[in-house]
Amino acid sequence: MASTPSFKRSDTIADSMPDALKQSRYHMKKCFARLVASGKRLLKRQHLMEEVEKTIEDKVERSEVLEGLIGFILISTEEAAVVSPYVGFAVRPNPGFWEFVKVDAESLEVEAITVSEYLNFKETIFDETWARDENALEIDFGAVEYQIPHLTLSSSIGNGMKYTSKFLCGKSETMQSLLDYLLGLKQNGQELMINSTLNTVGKLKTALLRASDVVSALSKDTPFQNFEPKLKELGFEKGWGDTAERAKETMNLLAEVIQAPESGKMEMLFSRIPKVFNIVIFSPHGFFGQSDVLGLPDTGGQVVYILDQVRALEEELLLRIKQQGLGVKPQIVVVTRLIPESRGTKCNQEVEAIIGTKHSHILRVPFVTPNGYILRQWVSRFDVYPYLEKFAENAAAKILQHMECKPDLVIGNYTDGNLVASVVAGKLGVTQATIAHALEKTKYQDSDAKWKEFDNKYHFSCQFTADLIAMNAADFIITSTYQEIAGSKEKPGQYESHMAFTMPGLCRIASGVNIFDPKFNIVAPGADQSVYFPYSETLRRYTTFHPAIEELLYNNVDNNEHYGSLAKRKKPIIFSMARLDTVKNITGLVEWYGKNKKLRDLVNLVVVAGFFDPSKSNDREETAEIKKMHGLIEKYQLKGQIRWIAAQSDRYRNAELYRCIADTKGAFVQPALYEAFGLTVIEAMNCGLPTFATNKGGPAEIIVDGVSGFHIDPNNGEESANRIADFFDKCNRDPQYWSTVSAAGLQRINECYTWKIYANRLVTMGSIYDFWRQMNKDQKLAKQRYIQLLYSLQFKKLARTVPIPVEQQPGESTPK
Ligand code: UDP
Ligand code: LCN
Repeated sequence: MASTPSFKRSDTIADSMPDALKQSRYHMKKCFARLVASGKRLLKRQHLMEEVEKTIEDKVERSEVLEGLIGFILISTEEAAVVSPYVGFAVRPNPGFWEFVKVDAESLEVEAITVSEYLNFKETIFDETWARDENALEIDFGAVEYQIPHLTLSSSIGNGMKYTSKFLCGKSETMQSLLDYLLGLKQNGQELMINSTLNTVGKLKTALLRASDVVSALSKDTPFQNFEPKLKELGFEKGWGDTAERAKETMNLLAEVIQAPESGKMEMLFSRIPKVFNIVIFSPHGFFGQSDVLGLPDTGGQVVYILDQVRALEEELLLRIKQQGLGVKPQIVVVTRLIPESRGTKCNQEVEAIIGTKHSHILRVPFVTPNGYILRQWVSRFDVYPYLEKFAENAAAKILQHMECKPDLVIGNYTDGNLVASVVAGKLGVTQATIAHALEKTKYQDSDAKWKEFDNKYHFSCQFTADLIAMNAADFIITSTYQEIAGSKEKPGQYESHMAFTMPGLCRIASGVNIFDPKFNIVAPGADQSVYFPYSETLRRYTTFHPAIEELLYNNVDNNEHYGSLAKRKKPIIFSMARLDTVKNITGLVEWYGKNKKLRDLVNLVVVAGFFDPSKSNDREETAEIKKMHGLIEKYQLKGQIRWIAAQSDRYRNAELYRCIADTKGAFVQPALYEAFGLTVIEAMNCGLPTFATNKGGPAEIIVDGVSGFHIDPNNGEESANRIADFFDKCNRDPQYWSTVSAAGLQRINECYTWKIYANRLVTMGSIYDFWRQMNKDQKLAKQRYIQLLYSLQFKKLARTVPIPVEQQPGESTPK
């Protein structure tokens, strides 16, 4: 949008809008009259602009109007609600900043309204009686948030740890709290770092000076045991370092922080404090396993992410424990549901060691129905709510039994895992982190206002309530991208869409989550680089898979694993791999390809997704997508140009498959209607495969468009298919071009997306936010009380509305 010279940052929309309307009064009168007469009640920006276009037909006049202040306001409007004679506007001038106004369509008078008033205004469109009820349930987490400092700039969002350290440095009580915190550090009942003789900041300071003298006199690599007795006399315990050098550095860090707190040093100090040894990670919905599960419904990136995360975290913990000079064994436990009908996977086993780790396990706890039966079959992630309370209770007991101690950090994944993590962390009094992977709310337009339409199928009333509970209970929130929190200039973020919303007839959320809270942190995952490495590293390649991959791609017989064939094998391949969900839009890609002659002439299409027989799926969306795939292959006569491969679960073979596609000088295409992050995108890029990925969601941040890959618009298939075709055209004209894009993709990955950076930051957050939580314990308690109300009065009631599958055959199930 053009710049708006007359709009100052300090102006509110309500202040500037009357003048803005006056400047184009003639057109605006017409436009507002049209809005009211159109009968449309809820308009998104795009619809609003269409109405403006219809009102001001003359292009020149229209662009004059739109270049003015009113243009800025309209283009910043996310949503307009029409309740004659008024039009309410929800305006978002910048990520995270919202203003609400109500305009009288006749007089063009403008009134500033609060968010709650706006939501209430909008509710009248959907449920007038409820909207008029002054005592309708309104949730306002902002009202119980009075002490915590917040960020103020959109650009700072997602840098929570940095600002938390800064806030810590600015607080007068920090040093006393830090002393108390250090005094409370224990491992197996043994004090760490300092003992109770150093019970004032003054004593600690003096002792640090003396201890520093002791360690300075030693050679750098003197082991801790050699000077342990001397330090003990001064009030110090284990945990400072494994050598004299390391112990001295840590002591100096603490001394400097006490003398003049500075955020960088504070962060570094917390990266050294021995606090996190035992971690619990929740991912309840199945299938969670290490083999044969990927590609099953609801089972994709979250599983890959967690297993890679565990390996990286364990490595980080082992390194830190060694450097701290401690002989502690760390434990990481991934808690998921046990599924008796496990379809040949190990999801019916209670405990499974995690491959590639020394001390980490999967612990499976069954879902129990309200009637006390173990739920035997898989259920969709949308239907898990009735089982979560009991699951949390049983899981907490199992964890304590398995770990023989409380965890130091509990991490939730996705709505169900985050809810359970909130319950368990609250109960055990430990630090809690949440990871969304995807928040469903933004995937479906108006899923909040129209929740009643969706509820039978998706139970969003449960899901959004659970998400709110977890977001507020969490001590820190990890996201993979900025857009996940705050979107972009044009589009609100996933968390941002939970700042304020309404579910008419159920509750109004006047303040759901504050994205300026310093709890938000962007910590991007990576792909396992020992598996996903470039196609050009020929000596490392898994050549043993080549015959199987050859068969998978080119064998001419349809079987259980592949369908369709590639007649001209000289052509490069465009490749995609995803769960066969509607949102993944694999069928969209097949249709774009089917319709685009140029693309069909240039390349073959290979997709790995789901399987071929719809009667074998018990997932609603998957069944529909399977049928659609068959229909499209038929309609566009794609046999000979398409190979549809069933879901693949061997990541080694998949990695080699990406590389074999790179050998054809092909490309990876990720066409999702929306993608929260997109692990396949970074896997493909790690293998050196040029990548085209959706501009809706995380991939837009991963790929720098036109440099390290390309963005495609999933809602504009023709344009996207042409973009892909143009790339291959260009590659035919300039053989270097393919390699340039491939190399730029790899460079991007190595600079920004690795598990090592991830694990280092996450463990440090575990300590900093633990300290922050303890410093703000009154605030935390007030919030927890409010959360408990929401849980008991709302969530539990909603969870009971979700149907339970028909009870098992008598004798097959175990009453509990
Ligand atoms: N995947 C797989 N086989 C399949 C489909 C997907 O191994 O048939 C893997 C894929 O390699 C990636 C993950 O599942 O590691 C999917 O993650 P992504 O973030 O792309 O999507 P999600 O499924 O989590 O929405
Ligand atoms: C879930 C998704 O939908 C993906 O976008 C992510 O990459 C994956 O989880 C891992 O976070």
